[in-house]
Amino acid sequence: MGILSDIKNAVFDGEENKIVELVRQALDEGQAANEILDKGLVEGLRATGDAFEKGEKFIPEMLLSSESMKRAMVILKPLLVEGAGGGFGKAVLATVEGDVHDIGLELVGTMFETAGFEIRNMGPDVPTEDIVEAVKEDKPHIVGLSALLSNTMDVMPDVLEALEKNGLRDSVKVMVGGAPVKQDFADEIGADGWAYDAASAVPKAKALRSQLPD
Ligand code: B1M
Repeated sequence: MGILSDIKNAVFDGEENKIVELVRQALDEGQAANEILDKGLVEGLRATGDAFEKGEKFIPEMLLSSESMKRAMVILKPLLVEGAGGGFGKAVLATVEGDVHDIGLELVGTMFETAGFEIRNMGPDVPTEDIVEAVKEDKPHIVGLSALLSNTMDVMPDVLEALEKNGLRDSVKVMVGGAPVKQDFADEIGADGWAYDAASAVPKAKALRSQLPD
């Protein structure tokens, strides 16, 4: 049982205070921030979701687990984005309307920042018209949409349609992601890109950004 599995268990058990100590300890032991994230925190949330699905955990416990993850990210984020500089392009990120899951989106935002994107993270449950307004204001290269629920992924085509109606569709590349969202869904709704996770979203976003003028 190493420190990473202690971290996984602390997320699973929603131990908000213990997690901070454990993450500091792992860093002191020389664990890399991205290993702590992938093999500790994300694994803990995955186990939490599995237990929820089996009826072994309930919403308040899922909330405690996600709060623990967020507490840990306060420590890890500065390390993950260390040395990042802007200048690669702009991205507007949002979890679609009706969906409150924002942890995956935060990670995508962190990775984008690390890769040199200037980001506007609009957070969870963002109405489609607010995304359109943000695109008008910020003129980003990339719009990144996240959905974690099978029913809210159906809001993604509405966002594409709204961008089209407002004459904005050709000026941005739209990327979609989130656990239930797959490449064939992205193709079906006419999104420009899809990524399985935050790390693989970065090369995809860079490739899409390079298809647009400065
Ligand atoms: Co919810 N929840 N939840 N939940 N929750 C899931 C998603 C679920 C799979 C759990 C389960 O049943 N196994 C299930 C969805 C089933 C489905 O529809 N397919 C579910 C459900 C059902 C619900 C509610 C409906 C429960 C209810 O009320 N009965 C409810 C929905 C509320 C709503 O949104 N309207 C609900 C609520 C909640 C909490 C509020 C308690 C909490 C969210 C807190 C928060 O985010 N602030 C919560 C949590 C924590 C989860 C689980 C346990 C963890 C989600 C998470 O943060 N994962 C989740 C189970 C699971 O994922 N195994 C579950 C870690 C995160 C790093 O991964 O978000 O997948 P993820 O992001 C990844 C990739 O997907 C990808 O990269 C990220 C990082 O690598 N990615 C992108 C994400 N966005 C991307 C965008 C991109 C590219 C890649 O390009 C732009």
